[in-house]
Amino acid sequence: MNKRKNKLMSMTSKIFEPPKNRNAYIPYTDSEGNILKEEDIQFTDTTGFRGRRSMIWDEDDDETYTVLSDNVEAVYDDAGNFPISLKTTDKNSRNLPIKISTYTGETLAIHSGSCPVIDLIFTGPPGAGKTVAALMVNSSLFKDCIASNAMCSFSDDLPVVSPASKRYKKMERKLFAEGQLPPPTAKGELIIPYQYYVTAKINGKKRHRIFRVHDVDGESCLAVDWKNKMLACTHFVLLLPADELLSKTAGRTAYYEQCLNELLPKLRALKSDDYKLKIVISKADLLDPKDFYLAGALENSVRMSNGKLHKITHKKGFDEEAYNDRSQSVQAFLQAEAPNFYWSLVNQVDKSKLSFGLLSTLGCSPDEENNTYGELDPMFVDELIIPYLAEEGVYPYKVSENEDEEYEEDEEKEEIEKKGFWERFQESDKAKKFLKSMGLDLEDIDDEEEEEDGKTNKKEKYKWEEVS
Ligand SMILES: Nc1nc2c(ncn2[C@@H]2O[C@H](COP(=O)(O)OP(=O)(O)OP(=O)(O)O)[C@@H](O)[C@H]2O)c(=O)[nH]1
Ligand SMILES: [Mg+2]
Repeated sequence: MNKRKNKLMSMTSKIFEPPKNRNAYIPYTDSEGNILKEEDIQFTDTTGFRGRRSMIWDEDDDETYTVLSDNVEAVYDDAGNFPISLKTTDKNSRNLPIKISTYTGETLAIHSGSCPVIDLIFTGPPGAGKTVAALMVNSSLFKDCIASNAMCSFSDDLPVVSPASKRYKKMERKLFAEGQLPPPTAKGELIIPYQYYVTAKINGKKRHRIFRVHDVDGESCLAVDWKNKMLACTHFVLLLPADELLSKTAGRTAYYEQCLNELLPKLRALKSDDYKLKIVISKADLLDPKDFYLAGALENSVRMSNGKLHKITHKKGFDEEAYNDRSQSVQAFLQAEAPNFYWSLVNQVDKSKLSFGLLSTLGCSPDEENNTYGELDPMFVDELIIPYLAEEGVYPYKVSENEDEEYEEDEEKEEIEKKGFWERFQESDKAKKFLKSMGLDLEDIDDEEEEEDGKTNKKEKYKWEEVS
């Protein structure tokens, strides 16, 4: 690819000037982790591309241009910042809407360079539920659920359908329409099946993000090389399958712990501030609903009804308080069930980067013999992305508790008298003993919580508005 780059650089001369009221180019990273400068994004037309099956551009293919080339003008849309296309200014004016990475030759997102990217990757041991979760995130069931009442939309942002996204579309149809579970992901695969352009109109402001979902095989998560491409991601979700958590084999390190041991040193050394790590107990349908730590937290945040997925907890925007409450419960559970895993995380990862949650994509146990599952009843799937979108300003936050009183509750929803986790926790003698045994005091923890709340309140938050 360097050859192509040299050829290109020699024909560039013009300095690219973004139009007024637009910010400059937002650095975009290709799938191999190369951070592209604006002149590393090449533009070409679709003639050579039509009928191609590969997403990789050959060096000898048609002529390419960059924003620095002569005889081109930029084409913008409302995301601004960087053109979505170029147009040649000669008499046969041609549109050049296909963007290509100089380094890998891969086709890039339509809005690459014009808005920031959220790179979400599911990691975790083989069979943890990564692919099933990725398929859920792409389903229209999921996108409708997230978008409802939130003025937020997802559209594909690849100019052509990639072979990976075709394959995932097929698996998705099989999973949701036919109840067929996907095969294990082949070793060494790192797939970006989806690239979305997320647009939100909140409080009159339009905001955009590119949202990429990555899936990787579990074997690769058990041995992460320092040059592994997955390290180019920004948002890591480590899945701890509940079955492994509940049935640890004496004498060997749990696979989820091995995944953490492999991943964490690389994140800390290579990415410093540039990552988020979320620990999610997957297959949460296998957890005991009466578990001391998890009882309240296992109250589902979504509900299936008439073939649709509805938000419950976050129906009026991201309910950060409820989310944090669940996170606290999961932490208490992990302290008890996987203390070494828990404390290595907490002792090494800054609080602002770390979060905890639950997930059950299917909400039921599969029929392993037939590779199918029963009735789909997802749990907490919305929390896989809503907190990230809210943090990025493309999802509204729920504002005040008082507004809730006027809101008509869903008739089907069971009225469960629930107390926050800390309320239940503080009332319990078992909790007091447990904390004492760890040298902690409830008052210390309360102080820390207030401090954290104070910090989050300072963030600019978009508020939920009634959608007419
Ligand atoms: N009980 C339960 N089982 C689940 C759930 N989601 C997935 N599974 C089971 O876990 C199996 C593995 O799921 P995958 O998504 O393929 O796992 P993976 O992490 O992608 O596995 P690799 O690709 O091999 O690394 C499925 O075939 C189901 O049997 C869930 O929500 N609940
Ligand atoms: Mg998989």
